[in-house]
Amino acid sequence: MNNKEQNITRRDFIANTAKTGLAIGLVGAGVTDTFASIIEVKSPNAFATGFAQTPLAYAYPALEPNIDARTMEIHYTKHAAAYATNLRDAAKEENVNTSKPLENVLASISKYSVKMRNNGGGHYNHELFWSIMAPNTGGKPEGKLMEAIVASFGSYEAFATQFETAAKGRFGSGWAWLSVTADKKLVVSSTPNQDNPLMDVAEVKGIPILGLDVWEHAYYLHYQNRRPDYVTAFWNVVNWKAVADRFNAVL
Ligand code: MN3
Repeated sequence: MNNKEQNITRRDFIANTAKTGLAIGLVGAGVTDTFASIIEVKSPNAFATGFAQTPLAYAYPALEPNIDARTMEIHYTKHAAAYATNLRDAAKEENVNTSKPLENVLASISKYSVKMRNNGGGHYNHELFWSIMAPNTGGKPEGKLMEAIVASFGSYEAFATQFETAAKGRFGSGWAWLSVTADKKLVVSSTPNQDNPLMDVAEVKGIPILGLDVWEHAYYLHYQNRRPDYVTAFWNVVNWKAVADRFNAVL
């Protein structure tokens, strides 16, 4: 996501919506009005990840010692690459226009194949994951995002505990999320497999602004069975500026 995309205003969005018919398309696709309304307040391009991998913004060893170089390399070049390739396959098979935002597909994922669900989610989730981490980050969020976290959870610490619990407690493979709901609150949730909160099948719906991959492939080489240690180390590499950019784009 570049600065230009982040700075798209609500007015621009409405103009774009008129051109693309995105909001109408979402409602027509059977998405609830509530959920469509949170999609409406952002640019149709603000969270678009396309159907191809974005180059990593940092080197594989950049997040060490929290995430080791070998894990990053395999994760990005093998696991995430496969989701992108298989997503393009699924798009071809199911006549999905790859020039349109992937969010459109995810918001009505129940109408597509399991292949689309697993790989569309897999691609979107990993693109988000890479983008909200960076070297020399960590610490705490600031500004409007921090205010919203305190308003929604009571304190940053309460939020962090809830997020860690979601990440540690997800049985098997999945993700932990911080999302913006339709009423502009922040909510923590977790999803199984490669599902995410954009999907119409998600128990807790919203626009994800922070996500943590808790599949074993994300941490096993370095942490083995110690998922809790990986979850704790994640805070050292969260790029809160990038998370805030996502948050501000949804507001
Ligand atoms: Mn993964």
